Amino acid sequence: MEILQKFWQFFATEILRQPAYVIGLIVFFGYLLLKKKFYDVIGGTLKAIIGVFILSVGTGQLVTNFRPILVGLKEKFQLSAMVIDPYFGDPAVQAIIKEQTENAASLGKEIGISLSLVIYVMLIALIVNLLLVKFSKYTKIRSVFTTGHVQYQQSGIALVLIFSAFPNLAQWQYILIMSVLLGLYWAVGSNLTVDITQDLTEGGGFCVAHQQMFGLKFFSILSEKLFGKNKQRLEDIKLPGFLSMFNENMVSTAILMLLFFSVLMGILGKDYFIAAKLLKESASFPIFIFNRAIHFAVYVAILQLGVRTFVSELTNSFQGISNQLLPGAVPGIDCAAVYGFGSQNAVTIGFLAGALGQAVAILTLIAIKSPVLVIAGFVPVFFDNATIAVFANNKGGYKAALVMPFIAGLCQVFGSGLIASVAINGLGGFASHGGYIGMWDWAVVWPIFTLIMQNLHWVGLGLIVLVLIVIPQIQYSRNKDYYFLITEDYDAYVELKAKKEGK
Ligand code: ASC
Repeated sequence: MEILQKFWQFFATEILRQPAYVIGLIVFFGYLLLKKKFYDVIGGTLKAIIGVFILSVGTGQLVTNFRPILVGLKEKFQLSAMVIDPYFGDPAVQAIIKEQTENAASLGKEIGISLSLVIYVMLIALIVNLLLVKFSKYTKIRSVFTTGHVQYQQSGIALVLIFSAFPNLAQWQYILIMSVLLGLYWAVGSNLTVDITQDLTEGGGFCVAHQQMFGLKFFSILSEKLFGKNKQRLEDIKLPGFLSMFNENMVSTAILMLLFFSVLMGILGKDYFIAAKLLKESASFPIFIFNRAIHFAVYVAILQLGVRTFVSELTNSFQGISNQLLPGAVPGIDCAAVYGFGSQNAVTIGFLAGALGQAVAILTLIAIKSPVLVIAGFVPVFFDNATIAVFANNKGGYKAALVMPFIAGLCQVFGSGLIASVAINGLGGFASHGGYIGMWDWAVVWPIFTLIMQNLHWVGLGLIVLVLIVIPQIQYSRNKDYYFLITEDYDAYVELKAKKEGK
């Protein structure tokens, strides 16, 4: 038993939390099941692992280079504010659990939660997800969530949110509730993105498994409803004259980021960057700003190269798994995978429109003297809103690509501010611990879940589980003919759809 536990601990921390290895394993088994030659199996597996690592170089560099600029505002103006970003949510989770544990101990009691629960939950929830796909005939779930690092972040946040509604349970009860709730959320959420991603990527054979899955579906529907008719997508617009340089994605990203970051970095001032040891005193500040801004485009290009490197290996090899083990299933992967599809400019536009939405929301909080102040974190403002814009542009054109991330930015700030201000078991919530995850689903969907559980307890939990189970059934009942065909045979789906629409 102990050996098994040790093995699992190793597997969970070294493999499951590393998307590159999870995807590598999938490709490896997928190609084995397809009975590929051993050198193709090894080659494909390595290529996929390298591709995901290239992607994470791009995302990692974006996060490390641009997060300090946003967070700098908090330090510069000595705001006691909460940063909305997964990398600030994580330490807050740890601080909350520590505070709760110490408080219980001082009363001679124990609490049922600890951070170590998270790795068990990841395993059991993965099994729940796989079972839901295995029985897709009944559950209508077509996707497996593979993005381990966000599953880890989400497990921690969910643990605290569930604890806030049920503070007195035993450890096994938390494991059970979390496994069911997260397993369902991962399966149902990623499944919601299947059709829109297949549409965007023209049968790419994957879907999004990240932190804004309900958001992507919601904004896709809204984009289509509001702007779908006669839409003009960003890639359809050919700008005339000197503006034509904005047609080139790298150039437009560099110019827009230069404008955006010059203002922010100008406000922070050279001294801030010197104090933060990001700049030498003798160095030129304007060149430093120019360098940073230009590198935004560099990292986005790296990220896209990573996507191109692994996506085709993953989707080809997944045929082996879906043919033999999980019929009709697709892998759910990091949201940045869609930045290689659709309009490249949507990524930049989404970021800027989302940043504007967040700024408006933050200024509103200041104006109404909200007890909780929020600072924009880089991960939600970029990855959530860029992804939302890519999908919005596909369904509703450039207008949707501007409006939807703006609305999403408002939601991220207001939703996070609201849930973070809620006290946890009589002690401070996320706001008083300085960070919350801030991603769209966790600023909108999970706060709703939490408030329902806090008020209706077990009945509330039952209701949420029921709603999650019903969502894929509703999706299925709305288009029975296409529902499984869209993942099993995309070309046949396109043909059937055209025929039905009389084209
Ligand atoms: C997250 C997170 C990241 C990024 C990355 C985007 O939520 O924790 O590191 O988004 O997954 O590609």
